[in-house]
Amino acid sequence: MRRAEIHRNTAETQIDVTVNLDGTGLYSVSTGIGFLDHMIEQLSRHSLIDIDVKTVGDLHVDQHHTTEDTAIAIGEAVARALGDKRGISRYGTAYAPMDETLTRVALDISGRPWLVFKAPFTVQRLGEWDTELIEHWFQSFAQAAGITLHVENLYGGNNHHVVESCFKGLARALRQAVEIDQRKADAIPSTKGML
Ligand SMILES: [Mn+2]
Repeated sequence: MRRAEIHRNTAETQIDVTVNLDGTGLYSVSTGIGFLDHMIEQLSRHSLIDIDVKTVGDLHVDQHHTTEDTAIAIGEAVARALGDKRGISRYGTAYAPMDETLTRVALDISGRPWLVFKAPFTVQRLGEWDTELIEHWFQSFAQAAGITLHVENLYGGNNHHVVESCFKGLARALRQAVEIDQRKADAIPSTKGML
């Protein structure tokens, strides 16, 4: 089982995360931000990565630290669970439709963090979550996980659908990329010999 646990404590947030890459999409998510919980649950359910996360953050300041640090902790847990990345498929691509909305996600578990994020939001909040923190969540996750991540909303309208399709696309692409490639299960998928 490719599992990892992260405990991250700062003056701003206290976070416990467990991930199991070889899970079945079971989750327990509590960040104090309902909409963010809803998105992380989608990530787990559609990647089949089991994710337990408990964040107690300084929400009396704003949602920035809680959003950022939760993404970092999940990203670090994924990176740790991947270990030396032996046998992984490495690349993943997904188109995630949601009613009128379509988002494309392509990623490479490269060890070279990068984010391209193109998704327009026309409302300031979804539930209580500040929409300006959505791109920041993806940035923090990509950085901590060591993933080259491209997220592009191709078209859409409803802001809830747009962000949810971004998370579901990430989930489906990640599911492909972390999957063990049975044709090359004992090798690190790079001509360099490391990732
Ligand atoms: Mn929803």
